[in-house]
Amino acid sequence: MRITFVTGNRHKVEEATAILHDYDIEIVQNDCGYPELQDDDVAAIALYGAEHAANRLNHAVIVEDTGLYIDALNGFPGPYAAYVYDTIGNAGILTLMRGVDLRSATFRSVIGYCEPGMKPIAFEGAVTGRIADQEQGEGGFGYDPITEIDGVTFASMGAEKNKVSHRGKSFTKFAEWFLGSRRDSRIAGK
Ligand code: ITT
Repeated sequence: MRITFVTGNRHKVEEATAILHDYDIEIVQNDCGYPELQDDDVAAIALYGAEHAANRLNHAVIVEDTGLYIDALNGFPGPYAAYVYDTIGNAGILTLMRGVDLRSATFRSVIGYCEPGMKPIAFEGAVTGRIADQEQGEGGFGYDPITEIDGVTFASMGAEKNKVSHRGKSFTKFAEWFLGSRRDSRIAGK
C-alpha cells in the first residue's frame, strides 16, 4: 500500500517512511506544495491543505502540519514554527528563554488525509517536553537540538525519536486507520 505525502520537508518524509514501514505502507513524496491557511490551529491548516492538494492532484494525499507551543511564551511560536525557525532559529528561542524556569513546550503534529471530493480527516499526535538550556545532539532537524524529552534532546535520540515524538503518534494513528479503511473497502468489494 502507498500514500502520497505532500511536503517540501525531506526530514518529515524520512521519519514518516520509517514509522509507516512497520505497517507496510510506502510514502511517496510530492513537493508541489499547498496554500497554507492563516490560522492559529495546526489542524485547520492540515485539513485545508489536504483537501486542496487531493482535489488538485486528483488522488488521495496526506499533508502534515507541525506546531511548537512554548508555555512560558504563551504558546509561541505555535503554527508559525517554520517562520520563526527560519528567522530567529534555535539560538533565538534560547535567547528568549534565557533565565526562564518554566521550560515546558508541546509539539503538535496533525496529519490531514483527503480523497478528491471528500471531506478531509485529521490525525493528531502531541508530546510535551522541555526547552533545553543549550543545543545538544547532531541528528534530527529544526527544533530537535533544543527539545528535550526526559532529559534527552530529539537530536540525540536517533531512531528512538519516532517512538516518542508527536509525528510518531500522529502517523501511527493514521496508519492504523488507513489499514482498517483499506480492509473495509476490500470487504465491501469496492
Ligand atoms: P511542509 O512542506 O510539510 O509544510 P515545513 O518544514 O514547512 O514543511 P511545518 O510548517 O509543519 O513544515 O513545520 C514547521 C517547522 O517546525 C519546520 O520548519 C521545522 O523547523 C519545525 N519542525 C517540524 N517538525 C519538527 C520536529 O519533528 N522536530 C523539530 N522541529 C520540527
